[in-house]
Amino acid sequence: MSVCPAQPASGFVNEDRLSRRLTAMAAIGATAQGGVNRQALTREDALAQRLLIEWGAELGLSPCTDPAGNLFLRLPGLDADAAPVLSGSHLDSQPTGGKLDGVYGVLAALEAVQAIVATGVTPHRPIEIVAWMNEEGSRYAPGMMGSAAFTGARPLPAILAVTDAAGISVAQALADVRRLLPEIPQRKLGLPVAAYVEAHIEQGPELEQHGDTIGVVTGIQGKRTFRVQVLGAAAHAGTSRRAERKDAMLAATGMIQALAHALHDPEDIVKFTVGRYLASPNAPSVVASEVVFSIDLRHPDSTRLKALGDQIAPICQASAAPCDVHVEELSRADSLEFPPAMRDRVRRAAARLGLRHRDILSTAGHDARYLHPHSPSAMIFVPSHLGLTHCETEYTAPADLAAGARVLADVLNELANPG
Ligand code: HGY
Ligand code: MN
Ligand code: MN
Repeated sequence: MSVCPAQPASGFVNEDRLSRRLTAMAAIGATAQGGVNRQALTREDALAQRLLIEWGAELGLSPCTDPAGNLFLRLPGLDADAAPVLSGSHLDSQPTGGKLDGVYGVLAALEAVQAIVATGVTPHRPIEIVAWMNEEGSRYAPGMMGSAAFTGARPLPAILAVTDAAGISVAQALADVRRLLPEIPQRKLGLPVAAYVEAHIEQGPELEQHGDTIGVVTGIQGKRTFRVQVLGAAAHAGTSRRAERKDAMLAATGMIQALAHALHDPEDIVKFTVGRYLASPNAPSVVASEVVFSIDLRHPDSTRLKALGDQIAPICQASAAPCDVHVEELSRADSLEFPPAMRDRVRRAAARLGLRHRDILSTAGHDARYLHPHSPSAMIFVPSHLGLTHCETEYTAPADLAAGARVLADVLNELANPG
């Protein structure tokens, strides 16, 4: 039997407290231009986790971690054995990230749980706040490592073996992070989850343009990522003859131009990005011997995404001569749709609170992607000013951030008190 609180949990969400916590988190890894550099498994990531554990302790939440470095804070339920309701996002950022991407979802979950506690009614199911390890994938690619390991979508040993540009493995960086955290229990990977709800900034302009406060996320568009390695030969920039050169720089730029041309979409639905480009030896007077670049390809139609992605290796091969090229696909995810019943919960909660809302497809990726096949999942968006994100100017009005937390509080409380 569940007990209904007299006042909805949303009534206890505190906008100032949420803003203060976001400001405190933004100080960890703060950049000179007002953004955040808190890449996965760095000292800053560990300090952010430590602060979250401290805030959880003030509320009586017990922390634990798992072999993938995910962090959980648990609010006990009346039924200790019931599968928990899970809510959160990620604390890591892009190298020149904003103050909200990821961390908002974690702190909105904390705010929601604090509000649920304030109702004075213990939920039937436990509720857990989660900070997933390495969502962004900037230091270690591809991202969403924690949620992928948790749900069994990727094997943990393969994740632990990934190295960063300095050759430091995920396993080693995880051990370094653990040394900076207080002693907390470690439980095994994975867990039955009753439901997962992730709050996030929209990262696009739609909500703001329509004057809506809440996005009821319908699903997430598909994405394929690749690593392309172009191998040439180093030679003197002044003495080597063109006919003898194997210039990896020229071959790689030719490939990128050919790809951009083939994938060009006048409707701007296909998203093709080369965000990383590393040349060796990277010296002005040496013909490049090697270039490694990344490809991030997205499309909401999984069939189109497959067809477009399958063109990548042949196009790279066709532009490689006289160099060699190796194309490795790092990740592939089809588009997904969240269950209508979960979306209805978000829509109803927003409507009850009198908040303007609309259905919206997420064109950015989120950990909810991996939770979706594992447990009923949903996402709640709040507006992003001008749609700017993955940059230091990311901004959402505090009132909108609080509105998202209020919707989250009521949805989590409903899910934790079934029937
Ligand atoms: O790339 C993404 O969509 C996510 O923000 N990491
Ligand atoms: Mn994010
Ligand atoms: Mn992001």
